[in-house]
Amino acid sequence: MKYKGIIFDLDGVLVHTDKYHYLAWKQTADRLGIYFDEKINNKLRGVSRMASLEIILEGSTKKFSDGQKQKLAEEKNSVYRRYLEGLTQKDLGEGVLQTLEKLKAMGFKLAVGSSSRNAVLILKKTGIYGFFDAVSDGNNISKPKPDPEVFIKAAGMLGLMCGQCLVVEDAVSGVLAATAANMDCAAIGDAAKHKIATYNLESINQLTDIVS
Ligand code: B16
Ligand code: MG
Repeated sequence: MKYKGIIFDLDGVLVHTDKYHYLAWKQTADRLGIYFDEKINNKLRGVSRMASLEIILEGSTKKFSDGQKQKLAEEKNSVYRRYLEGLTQKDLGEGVLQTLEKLKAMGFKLAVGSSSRNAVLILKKTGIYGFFDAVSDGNNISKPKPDPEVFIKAAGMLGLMCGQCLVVEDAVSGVLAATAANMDCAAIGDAAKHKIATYNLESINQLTDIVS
């Protein structure tokens, strides 16, 4: 088989948490009197928490100190985590559970490569933590996507070379990160529209065909 490992982005690929990111950032933006809508929220896909805040603060004429920014990011995260507490298996993308089961049965090593610092909580709440041999996330990286660090570390955790892994991503920054890591990438959702990945999927169910 062409690949030995498959590295999944989390938000937007396995689980749809965009709406919770949106609601939590919206609360912060509204309080600061900054315009924020779903279109701006789309730009935050795959972007780290602090970089997301910087994008939102572009809508303000005020200057914020590093300490204030830190507080705003923490405030957003505690609202976001309250939403995450309510996550269940129903929040998984369509076909995700079946695809993970099939890939596991086919003998692939599976990892998560996410910018999120809440990845483990999300995986546990949705009941898919046990499928993964490794989790590389916002807690073990120093450079966010499009830097390849998160995926290079995920491959290392699996004990594989980068070229043996396929990345599955929904964000342009994530496809660029996979390419920079010298990994093939299957794009889904927003990223698939840009036609910059090795494969462009309409549904995660197509993944088993690509890798077999
Ligand atoms: P957190 P991914 C990313 O996850 C999200 O797409 C992005 O919207 C979010 O800002 C980022 O995680 C950080 O998340 O605030 O939970 O640490 O798509 O890389 O799985
Ligand atoms: Mg994503």
